[in-house]
Formats: sequence, C-alpha cells, structure tokens
Amino acid sequence: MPHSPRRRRRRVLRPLPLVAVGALVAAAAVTVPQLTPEADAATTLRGYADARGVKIGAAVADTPLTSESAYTTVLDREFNSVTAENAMKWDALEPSRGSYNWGAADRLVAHASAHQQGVRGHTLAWYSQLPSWLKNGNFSASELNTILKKHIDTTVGRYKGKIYAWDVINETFNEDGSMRGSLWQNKLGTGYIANALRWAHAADPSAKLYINDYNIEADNAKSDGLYNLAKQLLSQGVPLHGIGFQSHFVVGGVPSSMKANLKRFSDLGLEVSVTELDIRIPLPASSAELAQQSTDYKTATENCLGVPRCAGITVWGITDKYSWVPGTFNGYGAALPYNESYAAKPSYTGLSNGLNPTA
Ligand code: 9MR
Repeated sequence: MPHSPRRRRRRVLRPLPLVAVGALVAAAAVTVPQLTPEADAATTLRGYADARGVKIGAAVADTPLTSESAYTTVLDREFNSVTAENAMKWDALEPSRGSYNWGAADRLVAHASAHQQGVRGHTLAWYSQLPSWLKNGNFSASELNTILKKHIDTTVGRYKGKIYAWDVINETFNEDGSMRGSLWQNKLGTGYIANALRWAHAADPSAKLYINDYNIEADNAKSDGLYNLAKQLLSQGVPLHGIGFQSHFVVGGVPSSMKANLKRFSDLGLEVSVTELDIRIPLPASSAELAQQSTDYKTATENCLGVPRCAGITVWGITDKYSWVPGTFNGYGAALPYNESYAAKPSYTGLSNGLNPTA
C-alpha cells in the first residue's frame, strides 16, 4: 500500500479535553484538529532513523531546494541527512582555476543546519565532473599532487565541523577489481588514495572519511578489490573510516550477498553506509513492479541496518521528477520513494518499514 498521509495523521492526534470536543462538534465543518509535531515526526523516515541513531539521507539538487516548497517540505519532514547531488563536485566548486563558486554548496549546508540535518560531502577525488582546466591541463605528477591537496584542504577546511562524512574517493575501481584509469590514478598511482585521505583528515579530524563506489554491494570481483585495498590502507594506519555502497539497483536486483558483503567490511572496523540508493523500473512501471520495488527498498535498508556500524541510508533524490535515472538509462525511471507529484509510492512504505524495527 502506498504511504497514506491521512492515516498517519489520525494516529498522532492528541486526545482533546471535553470542552474542546464540544467546541469541535459545534464548529464541525470548519475545525481541523492540529497535529502534534513531535508525534508526527515519530512516524516519518527521519523519526524512525533518529530512534535508531542512524541517518536517512537524500541527495539534494540546488534548483528545487531554492524554488520548490513541496520539495523542501518533504526533505525537511522525512530526512535527517543531505548530500549535494552535484554542488560539491570539483566542476561546480572551481570552474576556472583559483576561482571558487561556493554558492550552492553553502546554501545546502545552511539549509541542513537550519533543519537539524547532517551533511555528507560528495566528492573530493573522482575521475568525473572535473573542470576542463584540470582535465585538459596536462599537469605533471607533482603539480597534480599539489592541486589535489589544495582542493582537499580548501573544500574540507571550508566545511570543517559541518560535514559528518566525506566521500573522499569516488568510483576508483573497474568491474574486475583492478584500479580504474583516471587523471589521479594514471599520473599519481594508487598512492593518491592514501594521500587524499590523510589530507582530508588533517583538514577536518572529526569527519568520517569514505571510499564510495557502485556495483560493490554484492560479494564480487569489484568489492574484493576494494576489500583488499581497505585492509591494506587500515594496516598502514591511513584514516579510512567507511565504505559507501552507492546501491543503484534495478527492480528485483538487490544482490543476495549484500548483507554478508557489507558485514565483511564492517568486520574490518569500518562504517558502512548505503549512499545513493535508487531502484529503477522499466517504464511504464506496473503495480507488480512497484510492489517489488517496495520490497527491494526494505531489503536494501535492512541489509545495511542489520550490519554492525551501518551509519545510514541515503536515497539518490527524493522525487522521480528530478532523478538522474531516465536521462542515463533509456526507458527506465520511477526509481525513488516519491512520484513526480510528491505522492509517496509503495517504495516509501518499503523504506519506512526497513527503518522501523517494529514494522
Ligand atoms: O545525479 C548526478 C547527476 O545529476 C549528474 O549529472 C551526474 C554526473 O556524473 O552525477 C550524478 O550523480 C552520480 C554520483 O555523483 C556518483 N555516483 C553515480 C551518480 C549517478 O550518476
């Protein structure tokens, strides 16, 4: 069943004193009983997550954040964590060398602070979304090293104490578990990973530092490569604190080994987080597929929360209106918990039930 706001409302009404009931009866047609905000919050996603001491996050895009009240209403009611979908990527922050554009990133951090939300930083060293001055600059290894360090010092330093976790390294593996070719890997070698983590730690010792990737949710060659790297980094005393499992799934495709795979990372003493959850469906989505998607949201959520040191789950967007999926996977969509009109889908209920241990 899709989440029904009317049903939730009824459950949280405060008993009214008799005199108030009398007044209500007298003005039956016009009086709308008020919700108690605390009780209402308890049955939201963030209410369940708060009760478990974990994060439920959403990737946030700047345009609807600044222009659409339905978007912020859902964001602030349901989520206790945010990730900048694009605003903290290098091409957004430093479009030309030495000239920074902090506008959208600052807006998100300020919004989060005003709404008691934590912020996940995304992302510092990635092969993609690099500004062209950097991508095409033909820099020497030593210049690149200096540029990466400055980027990390500047960005992590600016938000010191305001970002609880950073995706320091993003998408650095090939599917076979080898290191993926990138500006960083090709010029600096795998050592750039340890350096980036050390620089980020120096810039904000309180932030949890992550390696984040996709197709690592299952026990497979790619997650094996990451597991070996993580073990090695930890044995060298490198400040690596967590692994981000992006979890861009296809309906019916939550890997059966996901929980055991997350657990082996958690057994290394690392945090684990689901960082970019969405579950795409071939369009148009049938009701059977929406029901399966709901089950999948619940399973993915429980796979993380069932493992020690699961810090939380972030969905990669709020509403299908702004999902990256249709633009990338032709013919697919409907991947998120809310539809284009901000109605909660069955997937919302799945996510909610995954967070609520008594559901
Ligand atoms: O959702 C993001 C989309 O708006 C951007 O156009 C895209 C550019 O690469 O990046 C998307 O976010 C990606 C994230 O940063 C890293 N993991 C995969 C996400 C989906 O592509």
